[in-house]
Amino acid sequence: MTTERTLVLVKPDGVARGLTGQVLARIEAKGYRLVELRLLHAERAQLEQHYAEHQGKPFFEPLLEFMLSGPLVAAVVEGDRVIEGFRSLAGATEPTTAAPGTIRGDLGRDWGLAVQQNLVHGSDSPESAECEIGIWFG
Ligand code: DAT
Ligand code: MG
Repeated sequence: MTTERTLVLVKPDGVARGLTGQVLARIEAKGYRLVELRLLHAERAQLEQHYAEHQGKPFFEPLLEFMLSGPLVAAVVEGDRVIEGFRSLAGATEPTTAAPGTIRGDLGRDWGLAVQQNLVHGSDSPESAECEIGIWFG
């Protein structure tokens, strides 16, 4: 069974820069299917859960402030091996070195801030996808 669901966020930088459509277009062009879609302001408690693995790291508080700075788009995306496939579309965490052709590599850059603003989030495993879909669509 390879059909999976993943949780994608277009982060506040992506929404503010008007890149939501481009991100969703890349997901659809790849052949994945949108099964849920919401524009919302995150709550602090949701983000503390979503980013629990990063609690205590120097970029944790800047990350939460960034994610609270404006509306974001949450989506559930479906397809065979979509968890790995969306991470591949997104590119590496650091937008400066993310490969050209990826969302972060083509559309992102470093802004010299305490947290990387890299446009998108994608779940990194079936366990985190299930947990994150619950956080944003539960
Ligand atoms: P990813 O979003 O690629 O899964 P992650 O889960 O390691 O990356 O980190 C979550 C977010 O936190 C990431 O998208 C950007 C930010 N971040 C990660 N490591 C960072 C660092 N060393 N300095 C600044 N921001 C960082
Ligand atoms: Mg991550």
